[in-house]
Amino acid sequence: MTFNVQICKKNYYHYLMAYNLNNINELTKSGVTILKKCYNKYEIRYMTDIALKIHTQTNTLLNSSIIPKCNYNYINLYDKEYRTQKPCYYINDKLILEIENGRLDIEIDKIFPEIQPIKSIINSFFTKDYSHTWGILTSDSKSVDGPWHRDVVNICGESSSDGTYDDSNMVHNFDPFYFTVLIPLVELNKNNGSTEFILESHKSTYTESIGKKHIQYDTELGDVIIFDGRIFHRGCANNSTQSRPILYIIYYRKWYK
Ligand SMILES: O=C(O)CCC(=O)C(=O)O
Repeated sequence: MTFNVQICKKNYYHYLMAYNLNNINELTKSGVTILKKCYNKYEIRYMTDIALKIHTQTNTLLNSSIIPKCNYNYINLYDKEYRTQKPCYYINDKLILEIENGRLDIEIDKIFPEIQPIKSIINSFFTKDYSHTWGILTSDSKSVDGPWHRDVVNICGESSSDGTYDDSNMVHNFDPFYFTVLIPLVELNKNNGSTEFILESHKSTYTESIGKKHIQYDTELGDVIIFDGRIFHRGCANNSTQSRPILYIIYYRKWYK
């Protein structure tokens, strides 16, 4: 009996190792990977309840005009470096950024303990000198495409006045220093605007990324998407009748922020 239990544990351990190893390899090579069935339905329900409450309270406060609007200098890298002023708000020191109409990026406190599959993937890249923060990305029904961007700015220098930039050192030579974990709170598909990625663009300049394969995952509840923050990606138009909330966790080297 003891023997069987040990075999079971061993197999389970190997299963976990293989599961992680494939994801780590894919994340390294393609810049993005999907972890199937990370959370169970009760965990998703718990996080959804909290996220919806925060989203509703945020909308109520923003619509009441009690919270002063400020400008956020939003920098995104794609064919050029774009610098645009986006409306933003602060509630209890947490930033709320309006990326597009109906698309909010809301900073929040951690709402759920770290789970092993995510932790072990992150720990295969970072074991010390890193930190993490949580947030919610909302996408209301009928919201339009978000902008293509990397989640990181160009740490290699300033862009020219026409927006041309050179981030080749960051994408060719730097080890990963920023990961985003998306925890979709509804199933994602093309109709509700599943995030679109350009594979391998975390290791490519914009010019090198042209012609590379694009991917949009169909996810089930509990699946999680992890990507290297340097990959080009965007939230797509939500053509469904439902809103499409996603929780996210950012893991980054402390020197980055
Ligand atoms: O699918 C989305 O809402 C966009 C995700 C995104 O752009 C991000 O995490 O930076």
